[in-house]
Amino acid sequence: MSAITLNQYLLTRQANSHSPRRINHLSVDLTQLILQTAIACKGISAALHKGALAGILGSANTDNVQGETQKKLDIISNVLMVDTLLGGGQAAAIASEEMDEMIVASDSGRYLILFDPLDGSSNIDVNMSVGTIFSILERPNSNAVTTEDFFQAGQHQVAAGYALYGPSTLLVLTLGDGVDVFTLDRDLGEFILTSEKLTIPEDTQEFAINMSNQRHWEPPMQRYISECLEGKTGVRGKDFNMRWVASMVGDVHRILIRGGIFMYPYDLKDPKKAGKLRLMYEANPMSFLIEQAGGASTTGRQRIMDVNPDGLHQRVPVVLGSRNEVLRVTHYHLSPNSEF
Ligand code: P6P
Repeated sequence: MSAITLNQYLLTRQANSHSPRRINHLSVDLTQLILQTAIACKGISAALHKGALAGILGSANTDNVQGETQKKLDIISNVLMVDTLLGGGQAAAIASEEMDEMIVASDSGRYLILFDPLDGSSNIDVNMSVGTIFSILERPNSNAVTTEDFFQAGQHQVAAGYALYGPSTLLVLTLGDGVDVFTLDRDLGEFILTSEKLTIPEDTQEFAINMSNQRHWEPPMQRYISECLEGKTGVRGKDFNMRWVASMVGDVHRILIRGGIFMYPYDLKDPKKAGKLRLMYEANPMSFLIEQAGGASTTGRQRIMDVNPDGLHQRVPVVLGSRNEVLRVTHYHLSPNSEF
């Protein structure tokens, strides 16, 4: 397969999207916005690659809007994303996990972009995989941009993806017509198309959850995990394996490649938090990718991409992955006393 760069891929999609068979309109501005995002991710990858040699590991001794202690690389990654996107001109406004408020970027910009610049950053100091997650919405009107313009359900995303900084640096992208994977060729400095149209198996024997929170879960989640742990001795009739990367990008990527179910459920530890993960720049973009690959993604009670946002940093319970397992967990929440 000849090497197709991200740029060539997007330009080809852009040309085709004007054809009668157009799948999803890919504007010049959206193409450029995605390329700008990819440039920022290359910069983050380079910074991570240096690691301790650049003196950028460890805590920044500051807290973000979530009240979480920031790593130095959280701040560096956010600066790289913001500066690159401000320079591009395609974003009307920018929102980030690391910033309390959105930033107005360009009066002529057609898109709103939200991101978690470095997801899983607690893994950095132990050299484990981390990632950048991004979600792109259309600006709803030509009025001065407000925070409320971002409050669009996940089904309105026009593009979403993540960079995974692992043994390879990958860019995983959907434009609403499947999920494709690009691998960073450090020698060329280009993302090269390496996998197309990822498809998640409908069934799985692998679940991902932080088991230390078990005593805080609601009964339906207790039931589902207990059945997985009973394995072939219980009602499921098959054994399960468990994985937990503690970096959503790593867990989601594994599921996109080989199936599985990822859960960060509502827990009673802090009921007002409705779980840990954020709707706008974690759950929505990952749900878009998962659904585009044939999986499912719910809060346990409703489709995540149907949730109507009312805050940039609102949290939501997450159950995503292989369709039949997600449907089972959701059924347990909605019809607790019936069999699946
Ligand atoms: P815990 C990383 O901080 C994150 O937001 C996700 O990437 C990850 O799935 C989850 O939190 C890990 O949470 O409770 O295991 O540290």
